[in-house]
Amino acid sequence: MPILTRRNLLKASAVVGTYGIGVGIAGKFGMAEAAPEPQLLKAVKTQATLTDAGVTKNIMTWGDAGGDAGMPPVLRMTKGKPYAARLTNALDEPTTIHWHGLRIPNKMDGVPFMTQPYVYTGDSFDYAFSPPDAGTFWYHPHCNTLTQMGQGMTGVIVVDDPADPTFDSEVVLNLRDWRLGGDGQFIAAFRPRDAAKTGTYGTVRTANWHQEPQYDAPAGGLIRLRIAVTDVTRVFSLKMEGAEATVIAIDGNPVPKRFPLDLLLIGPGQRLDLAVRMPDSEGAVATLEDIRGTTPKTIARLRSVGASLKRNVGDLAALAENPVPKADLSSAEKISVTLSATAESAPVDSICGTLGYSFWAINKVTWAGDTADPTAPLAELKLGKSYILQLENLTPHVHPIHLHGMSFTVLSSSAGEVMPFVSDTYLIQSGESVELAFVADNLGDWLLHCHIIEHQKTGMTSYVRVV
Ligand SMILES: [Cu+2]
Repeated sequence: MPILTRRNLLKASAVVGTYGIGVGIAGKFGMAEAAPEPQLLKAVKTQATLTDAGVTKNIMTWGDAGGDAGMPPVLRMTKGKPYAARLTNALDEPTTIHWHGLRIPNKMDGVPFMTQPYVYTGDSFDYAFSPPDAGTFWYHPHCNTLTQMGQGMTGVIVVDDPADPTFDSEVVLNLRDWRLGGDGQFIAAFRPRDAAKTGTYGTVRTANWHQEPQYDAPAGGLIRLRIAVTDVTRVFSLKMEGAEATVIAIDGNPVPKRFPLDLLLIGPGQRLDLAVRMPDSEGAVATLEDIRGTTPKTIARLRSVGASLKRNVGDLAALAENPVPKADLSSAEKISVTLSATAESAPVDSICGTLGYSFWAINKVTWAGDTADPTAPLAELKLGKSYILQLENLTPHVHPIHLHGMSFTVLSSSAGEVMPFVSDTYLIQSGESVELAFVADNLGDWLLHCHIIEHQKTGMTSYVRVV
């Protein structure tokens, strides 16, 4: 494949954007303070040791200046404070960065064509924004995603709130699989028959790029366990063995009422913050497990060290609510969004890749692929007005549906009583109908898509326009 630089691309095709270079945007979500020095995120192809079979080649990740790049760094930001990153592209294909769950200006959202130009090989793009919400988020490219994310480009973002309660320790877990053969090298990223069903599962599971890693934590202490499912396919059913684990936030936002972790389903793109009360005795091990499927799988272990701190999860102060606006339900307009399978067809090929198939549709429209001339928006929304997405899943599979740029509150579900949690990604079950309310308070075109990447890339993508 030829290297896609802006120069040879302009020669070869008519894909010419009219975008400016990314700079800070003034306005509601804009920067009140000067931007800090950008964090350098250099997109690179490298290698890593993920299995006993030896080094895996063709790993994609972000590193800084030189040295061996490993797992994408956990990016730390502070609620309401300016953050800046400079993406430099050393891959041999275009890329971008999307900041999943961050309610930031449209030009910073990282979707090629829709919000910014491709970042070609050798080029860079400056992202700058102030994250309005604290919590656990994540970042990934929005170009050729099955390849770029599948081969490593999924990283965790922690947005700190200085007012957060104090924990004795924090552990961040980036959960993802890899499609590797017995020789430790990448195999075909997907099988069409699986893309038309659940999506194609990886063959090697990791947490922080390690299989079943173990972390030390203070005995009897309270640990903030930040979990991000950054896999392209896998839905987890999480359980903690050997320690008390309390759910304190879902998808970055504090839950209205804390509850014990018990087989909570969490899909690609979603995050979970747990308060884990470590066992009192030194050496005792708590195990995070995925019990979805036939046999429970260990994800990671936490081992108690030192004398017990004898902490009590009940003593933990509440997390501050994020400033997500509340929808006005009396005036909210309803938008029907139906997820379905579609007749097989082929989407338009583009720089950001096609899988060569269409299997899925939103409101009976199959996403045509990333093109300069996309399909019409699902709905045109008025800035500041409230809306309710009436999402209905007519397929036999679950779909983690992600809305860019705005967070919604879960109002009701046909599957039973729901907690009114605030989120950016709803894992909708087969046959379920759910109502998601939000305020259209962020201008621009915002993607709405399934985060099982094979579903996204084979039709289950649309967008709303806020004007
Ligand atoms: Cu899906």
